[in-house]
Amino acid sequence: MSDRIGRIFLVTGNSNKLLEVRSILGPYGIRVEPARVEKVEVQGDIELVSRVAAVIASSELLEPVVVDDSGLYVEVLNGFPGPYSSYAYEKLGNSGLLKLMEGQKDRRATFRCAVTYADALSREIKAFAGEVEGFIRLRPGKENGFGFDPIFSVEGPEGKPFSELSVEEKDRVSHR
Ligand code: ITT
Repeated sequence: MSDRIGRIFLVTGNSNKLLEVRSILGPYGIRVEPARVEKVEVQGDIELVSRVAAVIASSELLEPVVVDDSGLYVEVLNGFPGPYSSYAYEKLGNSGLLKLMEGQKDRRATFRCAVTYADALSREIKAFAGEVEGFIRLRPGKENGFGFDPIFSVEGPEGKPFSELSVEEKDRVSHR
């Protein structure tokens, strides 16, 4: 069996994302390795970011790659931070986002994920989308998982946050 079969490279700087993707694809017999190339991020919606990054990375590596670009869309903030989620997380953190939501009764939010599979050699590009509806919690939960996990729950503003689920439990419901 060629090495190219059953193995893909994930383009990400986020090691927690790698763990989640491995746990999702492992049962299908797909081995996921970290791609040693930069994720080139253009400005645009998550679908475009994902597609461009995957095509560039696969042409550099000459291997099949997967890129997952995700974002948190808060209803009452008109979808902010959405495609700017990384920047917002870096600058505001979870405490800053909770501050923006102070006094807001409508706490609905959606995590969205745009995944692109690209293989420069076979010229294949496939796009996948996932999302999960939930709520911005009133208070942060345990610092675990990554990113917005401590302040997002599918159960309600006081429900169990993603950060308090095991990787398998989160995988069953998450946008990824
Ligand atoms: P790469 O772009 O290098 O893959 P990233 O962490 O920046 O890693 P994204 O751009 O996809 O990943 O994510 C945008 C932001 O949303 C970022 O701050 C993430 O931490 C956060 N995020 C994405 N998926 C998440 C999840 O499942 N749980 C919590 N936060 C998440």
